[in-house]
Amino acid sequence: MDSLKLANFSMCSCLLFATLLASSVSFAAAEVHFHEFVIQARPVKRLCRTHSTITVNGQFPGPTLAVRDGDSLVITAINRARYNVTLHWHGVRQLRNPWADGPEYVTQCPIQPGGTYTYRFTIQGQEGTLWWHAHSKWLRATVYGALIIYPKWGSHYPFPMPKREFPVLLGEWFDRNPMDVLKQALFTGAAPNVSDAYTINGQPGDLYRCSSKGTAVFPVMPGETILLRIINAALNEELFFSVANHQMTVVGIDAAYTRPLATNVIVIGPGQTTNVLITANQAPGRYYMAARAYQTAQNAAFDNTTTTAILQYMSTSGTSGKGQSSSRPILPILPAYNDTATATAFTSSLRSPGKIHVPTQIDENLFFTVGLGLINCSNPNSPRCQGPNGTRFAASVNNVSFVFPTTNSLMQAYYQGVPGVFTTDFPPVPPIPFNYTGNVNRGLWQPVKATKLYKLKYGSRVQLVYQDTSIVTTEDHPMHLHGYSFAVIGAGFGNFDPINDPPKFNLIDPPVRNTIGSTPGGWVAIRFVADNPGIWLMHCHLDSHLVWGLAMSFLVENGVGELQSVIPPPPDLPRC
Ligand SMILES: [Cu+2]
Repeated sequence: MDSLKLANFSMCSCLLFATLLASSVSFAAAEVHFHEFVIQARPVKRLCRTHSTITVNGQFPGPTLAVRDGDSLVITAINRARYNVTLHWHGVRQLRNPWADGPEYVTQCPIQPGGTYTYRFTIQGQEGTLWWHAHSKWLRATVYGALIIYPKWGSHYPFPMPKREFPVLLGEWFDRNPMDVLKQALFTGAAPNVSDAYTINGQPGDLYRCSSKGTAVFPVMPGETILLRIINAALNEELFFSVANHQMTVVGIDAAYTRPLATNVIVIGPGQTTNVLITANQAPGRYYMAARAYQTAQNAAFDNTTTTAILQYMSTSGTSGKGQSSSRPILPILPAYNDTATATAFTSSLRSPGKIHVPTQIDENLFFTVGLGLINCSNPNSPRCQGPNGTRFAASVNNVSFVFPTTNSLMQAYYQGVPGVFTTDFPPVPPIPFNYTGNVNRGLWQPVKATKLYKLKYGSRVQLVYQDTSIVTTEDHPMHLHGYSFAVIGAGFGNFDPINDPPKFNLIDPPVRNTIGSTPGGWVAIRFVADNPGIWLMHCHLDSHLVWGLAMSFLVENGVGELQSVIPPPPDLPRC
């Protein structure tokens, strides 16, 4: 492993930023961070009820990992739960190292109960906020945490150093075992039950039953500027987020810096992160920060509740100001649940801080429809066909509903040359063109189930347009690509126009991210260079859609020589 070549080994558990700042020891070289993640059920009480919740080290949310760019992580996952599990380091590029990426049956077989697997990887050229989460079934509902990447020693943020900073993990809580919610949905073919609460750092907040006591509080001194590292870890919902009376300045997304963007509200899809600065320039007191759904699917049930935390001004003595704790904080104004205008205005305003490298010549011009579908049943009255009109819900990319292997992982099958696990004939364009966002003929609603990959030559320059469809419903699908960051060069409503839309692409300073929402009833275009060999999952980060098949995988071939080839698998890679 690369990490073993590094000079400095240090045991470090959850480095706090303050510790980093206060540290007088300044290593020029990268560090290796060792952690043990014990995946185990622990009683967690929320909304008046205690559930046996799958956690890491008994913590919910799980531990925060804090490293610097260039550092390595060695994380031993010990599975003491009753489910298969894997861990994914969301947004980490994992150069030449798909073995550490984590999606089950894609880059590894799951860690079975009683098993262990050590994830070893290096952060290379990334700064900002990422996160980690389980990547097996719906375990990520409770198995997730922040992954903070500070600049290398001697390097700085491209904005004034904030006085404090906090991870703000937005989550979704089910007053049931999330794995049972999934199990039921997969049996009936209907949409899964919606969550019962959203959470901020694991806490629903004051607006829910039995929740005031645990409400997350973020202390701030008057006049200070603080950094919030907002992560949407919710299972199935895009969210609006706002802070009462305080403007936010976005300075980063998905571990990439942005041109500073002042805003009163952000929209954040599952899988995305947003770093914002806030200055405590209001009357000392307590202010709610709040998040609730941005819901784009029509006629679909959703959790319409609001989670809150408190931004609390402290007096100079470090205690909360007099008489403040008794007064009820004011709530920020959040957009309407279906306010696509606000969501689109925000997302389309994001820019990289300056000119970035975007490929201008394209080797692979891909056009992927993304959306839902329905599988017809021979017996529509079957208990297994409780979707619309006696069908089962499905989802697809270019009409292929992705089927995960069950007896091997894609990466292991590829590496060992095991035939019959996947094919490489994923279609680069829809098999049948149609009016994607119009009234779609019912004959086109049923996708084909298959395990199809799309092969990319090492170094090929890829343009990929995600086109939402109106099959069942138009919707914003947060599309996540493993192993890569990409430039978001354009977006629009309706059907993508290959003649008139590309001239409007931003090839100068587009934002760079790892997850982007397909515009609801529209399209979004990205570009990247396929410089990371391996098999990389690409999927909708709404987990209900993922299990219905809204996914595909890229097989990026090795280039020339060792430095352009996948490294050998670690000896403890789990077997199926
Ligand atoms: Cu989706």
